[in-house]
Amino acid sequence: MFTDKETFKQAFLIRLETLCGKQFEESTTRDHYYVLGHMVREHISRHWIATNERNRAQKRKQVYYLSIEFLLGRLLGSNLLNLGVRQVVEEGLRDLGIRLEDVEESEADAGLGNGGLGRLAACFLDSLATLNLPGHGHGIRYKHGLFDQKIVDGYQVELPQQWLRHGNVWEIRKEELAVEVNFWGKVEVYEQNGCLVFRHIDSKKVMAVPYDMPVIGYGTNTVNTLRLWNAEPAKTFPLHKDVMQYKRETEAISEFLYPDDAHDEGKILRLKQQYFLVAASLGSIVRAHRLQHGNLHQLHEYVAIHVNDTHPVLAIPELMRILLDEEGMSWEEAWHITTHTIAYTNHTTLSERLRMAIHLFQPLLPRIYMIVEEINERFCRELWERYPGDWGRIEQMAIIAHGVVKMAHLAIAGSHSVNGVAKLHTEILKQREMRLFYEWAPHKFNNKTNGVTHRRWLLKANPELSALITDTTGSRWIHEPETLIELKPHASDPAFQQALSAVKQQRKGKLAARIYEKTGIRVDESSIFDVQVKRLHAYKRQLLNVLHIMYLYNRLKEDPHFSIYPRTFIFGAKASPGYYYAKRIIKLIHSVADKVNNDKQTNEQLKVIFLENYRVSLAEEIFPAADVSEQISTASIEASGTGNMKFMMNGALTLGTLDGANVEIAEAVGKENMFLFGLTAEEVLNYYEHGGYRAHEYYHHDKRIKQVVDQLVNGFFPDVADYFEPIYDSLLTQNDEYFVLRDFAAYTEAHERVEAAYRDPARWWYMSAVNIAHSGYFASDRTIAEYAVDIWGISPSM
Ligand code: GL9
Repeated sequence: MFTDKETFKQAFLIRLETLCGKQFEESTTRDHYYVLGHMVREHISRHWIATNERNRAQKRKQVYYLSIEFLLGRLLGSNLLNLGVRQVVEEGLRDLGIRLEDVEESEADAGLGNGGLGRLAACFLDSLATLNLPGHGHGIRYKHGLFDQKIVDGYQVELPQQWLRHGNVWEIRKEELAVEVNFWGKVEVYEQNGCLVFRHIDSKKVMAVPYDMPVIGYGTNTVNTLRLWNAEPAKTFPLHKDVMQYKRETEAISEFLYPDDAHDEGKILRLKQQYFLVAASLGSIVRAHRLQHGNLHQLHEYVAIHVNDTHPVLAIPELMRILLDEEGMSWEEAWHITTHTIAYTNHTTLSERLRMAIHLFQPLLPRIYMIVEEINERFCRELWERYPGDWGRIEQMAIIAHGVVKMAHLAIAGSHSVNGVAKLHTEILKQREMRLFYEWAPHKFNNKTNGVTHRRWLLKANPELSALITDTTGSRWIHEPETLIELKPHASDPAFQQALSAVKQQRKGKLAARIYEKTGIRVDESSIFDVQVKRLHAYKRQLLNVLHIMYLYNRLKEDPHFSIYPRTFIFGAKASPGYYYAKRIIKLIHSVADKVNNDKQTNEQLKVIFLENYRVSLAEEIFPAADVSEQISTASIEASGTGNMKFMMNGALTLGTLDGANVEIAEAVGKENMFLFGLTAEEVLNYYEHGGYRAHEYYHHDKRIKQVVDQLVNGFFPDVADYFEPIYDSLLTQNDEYFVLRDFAAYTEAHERVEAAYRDPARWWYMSAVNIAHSGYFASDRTIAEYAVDIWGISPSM
């Protein structure tokens, strides 16, 4: 039905009638979206079935990627692109007077994630399918994804996200594959034929019902599956007076995505979500394996289970429970299979999320808790043999200690592979955060530097640049992103530079129009578009960016000889609803924007834009239009970052610290093709360990710093009273934990280098081209190929 334009149109019109019961004239954009979605599904259904059949028949090893978040964004556009039918559809619709762009924009983002971690999972699915690897996602079908952000008077307001309001064309409910999940109750222990038997009784049962979504590879017939679990009341409804409460409690499990970024609260609902995901996923994985193999003795030879951060770490005790209680295996065999099946990725060194209070854990999951206790006991015994008498070490490494279960310790002890997400991050894990574990089992540790799918972030988001690349070096880069390096010889070609700058200009124009539509503010399209988009977090230092803007403003006001190349500073960021400090920074950005944008003396040179509700679909409009990519986290804290890679791919130049994957970007493109500044990770970690940093010295010795810091509290922003006082305090009273003042001067100087480079177009577009040329390494196809070989032991199946 997609073979040519006419066939497509015919098929489209027929389905419009049958699916929507309407004539073309009455149909709406949403109808068009719905029909197209159905056509895609119909088109791939044979391949989807075939992929599953092949996996069964070939008895090939499969990987299951367990993640509490999948930040998919919109799917229609990328599915059409991956199927290679986008152009036919676009032209066919155009004949009917429909703009494909409008249809795509009517799709709600599937926002089942907070930020980098969830988006990485989505990029990985795309690469798995494209590389014909048998790999599937398991997640939760949150009714409400990450909140929609509204800005009211400069303050963030959160609204529930409603992505399922109009249904979801991509999903198929598979009720017959539901899995029962048990919470609460108690464990009965008795002896049978000389063996101890454990029975979890009096539990509250929840049904996990899978909704399957196809994951379509680019230019291949492989269609993998993302299985999202929905929590529903069990069939055997306990008919007592609390039935309403039971229903509410049950459905609450898949109601909301937790909007936390990196700092967790020890909430019981969160633990329920985590176990729900794990029990449902393992239930279905094990059922499929039993059907094929009859038993679970060879599970680890046919199944790899990946635990994305610690959230799904209960996969370890859950798999042990299945092998011990359901299969009757010995502990030793069960442990061998479990540790050889499971692998774990660490995504952060911020340690809060790594622990769970026993008093919450034990009553909710009594059998699982018993197993964790046993794992801990055996683990400590092993350590005792390795390090006799070294109590301190054993206490530090224990899985259960001081009233909490340490999820990361469980993950390391119960898996065969532990990886960080960038070289620097992995080194910090090995040498510091997890040093004792690294000493104990160095072979488990490895690095897998993150990557992003260049199909969504370049081919789909930036067709203009994609066309230029293809015109210049051919289309091989689409299948083999590392061949983007072939652009490098063209980097100094004036004609290529000209074309590159024209493409950027075009996308800046597009974004400027969007900015005007959303904010009513006109920005100068020839100004430098300087962009920081990511979650709002103290360590990401949006504050450093804002203070520097305040400095530029002050200087422009006070120094008649000072002028700058016109700049448009663009921000996008959501703050976790309970993260009050981050919300104050959002207000600060708006207060600065108000001042700067409304001051006739400065607003031709300086503009500050905050784009509300930053999300995947908005990101796709922003990256192609960026000149400067702000990656300014305090060195050592950002595990990797992935926005940095998306900017680079789109020819933006990085203004950043040597943190996370920035280090590897610098290795690839050369330091001279970035704007690096600030403390190194070494230096930061030294300060953290040995002290010696005094923020007030920087405040007193640098007039620029004193002025902008004082302006937070001296009435410079008249409408906010003392709202910014906590920001002021964080810098001075609390000694500036993230070294904002320490790095201020270096940051300012780096901005001057940016400006000088931009004033020299030959240099700028050379640098831009070099960045694009080296971005192939940061494609998730490379990352996934590494996981496949080094960790999962899976190979392509076609
Ligand atoms: C994160 C890290 O902070 C990022 O540096 C990293 O790029 C991604 C993916 O590995 O993982 N860890 C983490 O908890 N988040 C990350 O972005 N947070 C969110 O996803 C909100």
